[in-house]
Amino acid sequence: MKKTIIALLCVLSSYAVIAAEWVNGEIVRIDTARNRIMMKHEYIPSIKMHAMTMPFGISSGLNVESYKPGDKVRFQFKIVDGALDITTLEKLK
Ligand SMILES: [Cu+2]
Repeated sequence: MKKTIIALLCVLSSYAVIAAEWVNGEIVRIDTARNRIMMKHEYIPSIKMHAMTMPFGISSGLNVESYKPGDKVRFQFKIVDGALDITTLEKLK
């Protein structure tokens, strides 16, 4: 029983790091024509990326219409061909 619980915890914690990591950022520019968001993001632990301003791709299905430069947000991302695509985006209150 104990082993089962430990195994389950390992699965959950690795899931949290790989799939459900939220990163805080601030939108600098939205380029819908090129499907990109310029984002000033905080440190990203899972890929050890320090805080910086850089472009992110916008995953298909993600609607960014209600966002504008200056918005403080948190987001999740996936790595596609070495580039980071934002998959989930939320405004911070
Ligand atoms: Cu970066």
